[in-house]
Amino acid sequence: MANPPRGGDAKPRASDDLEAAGLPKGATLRRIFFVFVLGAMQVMLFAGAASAQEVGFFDGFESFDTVRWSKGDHTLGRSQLDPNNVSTSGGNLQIKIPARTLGGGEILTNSLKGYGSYSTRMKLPYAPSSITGFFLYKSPDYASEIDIELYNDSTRRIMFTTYAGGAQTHTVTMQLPFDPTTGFHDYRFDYTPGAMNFYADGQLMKTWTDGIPTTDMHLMLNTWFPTWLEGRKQKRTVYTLVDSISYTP
Ligand SMILES: [Ca+2]
Repeated sequence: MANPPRGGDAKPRASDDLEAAGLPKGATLRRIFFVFVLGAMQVMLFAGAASAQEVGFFDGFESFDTVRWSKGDHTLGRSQLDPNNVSTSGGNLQIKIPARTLGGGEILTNSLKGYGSYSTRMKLPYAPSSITGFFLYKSPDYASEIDIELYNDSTRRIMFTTYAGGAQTHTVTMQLPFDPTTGFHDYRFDYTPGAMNFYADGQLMKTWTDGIPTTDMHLMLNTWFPTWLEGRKQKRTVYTLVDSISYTP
């Protein structure tokens, strides 16, 4: 669906400072120092292992965190995803569809994310023939992808889709119990080795237990005009408003 740049690795994590006080002298000192070094090595080994673990986050978009996120800059469907259409204001990430254009925008995590729960709280623009996606993706297309996609209109349509091993393994279009363009709502998917679960406002909407990708991917959110919808320009500039995105490993 998209072609994000390759991301960076997880940040190394510093181990706690170690401090020794009131050491005795002579052989006892040497023995204690040896034990201290062993302990320090164990702490360092533990810290080394911990840095390879997944690290969760909550981003309320008080500002745009360039360590965590990049802005997409490429063509997708009918849209030019322009970094200039992505900003933060009033505690929201804003993705702009400029008036009389089929423009859009995209963010993606710099690092790859694995199993866990992914959630966003957002309000969609009213811009029929465009969609907003909240998804995991890693190139090449069809290899690994988990999508929530919403129509940016009042038809309440939401799509859940998975790709794995070079094929689309599931896709379904369902109906939300609310209009996503008139207020903020929560959208979430839980990615585990044995199951995919998709939620809207905490209500489970879909479960799949096969056809699930197995790789770490970029977490992404975008607003754009796909070729399979008619590409209708809006008279007014509209925005996708993203209050928050979180990841819990
Ligand atoms: Ca916020």
